[in-house]
Amino acid sequence: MELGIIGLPQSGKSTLFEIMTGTNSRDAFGETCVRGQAVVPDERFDNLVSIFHPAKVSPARAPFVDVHAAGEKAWQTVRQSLAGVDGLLHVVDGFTALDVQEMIKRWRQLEDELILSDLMVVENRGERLRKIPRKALNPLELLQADLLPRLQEQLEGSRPLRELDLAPEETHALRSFSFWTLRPELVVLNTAEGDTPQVDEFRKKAGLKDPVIGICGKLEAEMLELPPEEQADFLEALGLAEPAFTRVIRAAFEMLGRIQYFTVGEDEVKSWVIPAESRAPRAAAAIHKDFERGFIKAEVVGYEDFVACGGTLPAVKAAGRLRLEGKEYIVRDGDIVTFRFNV
Ligand SMILES: Nc1nc2c(ncn2[C@@H]2O[C@H](COP(=O)(O)OP(=O)(O)OP(=O)(O)O)[C@@H](O)[C@H]2O)c(=O)[nH]1
Ligand SMILES: [Mg+2]
Repeated sequence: MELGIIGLPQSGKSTLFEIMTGTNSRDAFGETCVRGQAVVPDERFDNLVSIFHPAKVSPARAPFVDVHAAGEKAWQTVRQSLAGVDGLLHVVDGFTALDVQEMIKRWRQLEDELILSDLMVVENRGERLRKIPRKALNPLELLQADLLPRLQEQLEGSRPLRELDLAPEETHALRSFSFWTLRPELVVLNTAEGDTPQVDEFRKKAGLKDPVIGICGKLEAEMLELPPEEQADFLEALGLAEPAFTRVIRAAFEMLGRIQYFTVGEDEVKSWVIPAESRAPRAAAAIHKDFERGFIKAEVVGYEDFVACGGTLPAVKAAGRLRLEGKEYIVRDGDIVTFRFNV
């Protein structure tokens, strides 16, 4: 699981990467890709930490990639570096733009590049498949051959593939193509100091179905330089309940379709990130492969129930709210889990 940061040159990509991950990127001379982990803010997790006071705290993290690419081969470098990412963060320079129309133009410029790139893949693949008699195609190729005209029409209409309502097996059949516009995308509108981000107007005029978050990257970078107690005043002066970058991290994490469950104790409170709809044994594999193989049962309580019962596992048990779940159980976001296994 990885999120790639894209955007036109000098749009504020590295600044955003740095404030989210705390990893220096702009001084990484000679590196094409810089990777960093951002803590995913979660109130439930913070609350569990204040209940257990654990020796070790392991919140969910979202991995981001920042690419350094310039010159003629920049686009090629970006494509190679981000070929494997699961989601995109598209940073748009709104701080030198005069109006929303110009921001949209900039966003569109890169978006068109991605669409064109996908269209070339569709055309190449289509051409090759048409040369093979239909009878000789395997089931995967048949599905692809039937899908490609639809993809082509979408891309030629300058629309991203993610807006097509593809069935899971269709998306699966397209996996090997690594289409850019099939991946989820979060648009980050980077605005000038003192400007209220015109997020709604941008979304409406751009005809976007994807989420858009406004941020002033430079200002939030400055805020992080302050001592912690002054950061709160800084935010208050801006009329913000939380910095925009934490919203970016959360939204980016959410768009990947992952959920988290928690393991708790005095030694460690830990968040485990798993794909949504995972069954208990698969969820257990996040901790250890042996947990999946030797899975017996999972002791589960939902976060809300846990808090309602007074915030201790014995209290949850006494209230009869600790559930014993088997192999078919689908783990829910916020579950507090203890696995029973046999190896
Ligand atoms: N006014 C203003 N300037 C910003 C903002 N974010 C970034 N900048 C400035 O824009 C310049 C580029 O920022 P970077 O974060 O390096 O942008 P980038 O997209 O990584 O740039 P490249 O990697 O060279 O394409 C720097 O001089 C930043 O100080 C912002 O929100 N407001
Ligand atoms: Mg950069």
